[in-house]
Amino acid sequence: VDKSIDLKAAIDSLRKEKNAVILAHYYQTGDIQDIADYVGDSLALAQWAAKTEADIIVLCGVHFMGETAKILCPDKKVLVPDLNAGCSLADSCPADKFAQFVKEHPDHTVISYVNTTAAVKAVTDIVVTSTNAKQIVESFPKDEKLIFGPDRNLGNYINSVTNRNMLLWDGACHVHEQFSVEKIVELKKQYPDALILAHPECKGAVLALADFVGSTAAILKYAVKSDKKNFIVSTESGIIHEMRKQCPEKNFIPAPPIDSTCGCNECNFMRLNTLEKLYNCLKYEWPTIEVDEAVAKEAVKPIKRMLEVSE
Ligand code: CIZ
Repeated sequence: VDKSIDLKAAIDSLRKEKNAVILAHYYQTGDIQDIADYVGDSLALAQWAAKTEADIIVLCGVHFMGETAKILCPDKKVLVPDLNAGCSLADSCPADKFAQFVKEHPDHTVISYVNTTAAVKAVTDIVVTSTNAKQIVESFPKDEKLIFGPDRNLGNYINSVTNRNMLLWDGACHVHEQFSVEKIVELKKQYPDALILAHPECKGAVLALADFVGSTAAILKYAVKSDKKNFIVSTESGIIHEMRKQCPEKNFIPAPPIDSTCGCNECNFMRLNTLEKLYNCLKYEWPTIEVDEAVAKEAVKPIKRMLEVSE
């Protein structure tokens, strides 16, 4: 990119010229969140994608989020700034192995977290996000046999709050697994009045320390409403950008990872997207997200089922 280009202005004029909408996840960098038309969690991104009248959707997030948008809008062009923006959690659940697992439990209803590939969604009965997982699991009768994949921490958490015994896939997110119980306890000594806000993808020991457990959207809402000043935030640190915007008077402290040299409370996949790549993808309308038609035909059903019950 020509260094003299004002990227923000150029992105803005390309978006208008091409009737494109820019959707960004809370885990994107602040500059991308600031330029997006909408910022949200993956439930909100899917809801916006489903109803947009734009011709092009630029999904600033990771690959599975782009896939969800493409599956919902097969006739639109869906772009992601960097096609290498994958997801460790989606990778922890290869579609062929998951399909085999499902086949081995034919009497089970299959619930998949949104952080999965289209091929995993294609063998799923209903998709959930961390915002609606509890509500959707509770909508099934207590004695219904359920499979939940791929996040074991979220699955364990939902089992505990709904008093279920869902069969869990053994996957995890590399960012949420890394938060250090010991370092959070140390931080709490420094800020004794701080509330600990944790995402349910964190390990059980971190969730046990938390004052509130919820999705990014729920954590944000909780912090906005709270009359407290200090918060230790145990999820990908991108969410803190929106928290500080909405509550400039409050103090949000990112929870520390086990290895403080690795910067691993930032998702390295999410951070592959940059303003420069966003500009390029709008300009060249590339890279596009494509989903195999037969896979999309199956995967759309559990996604739409989720959207119907989440309205
Ligand atoms: O659902 C999402 O968008 C993810 C991956 C986390 C969250 O809680 O927002």
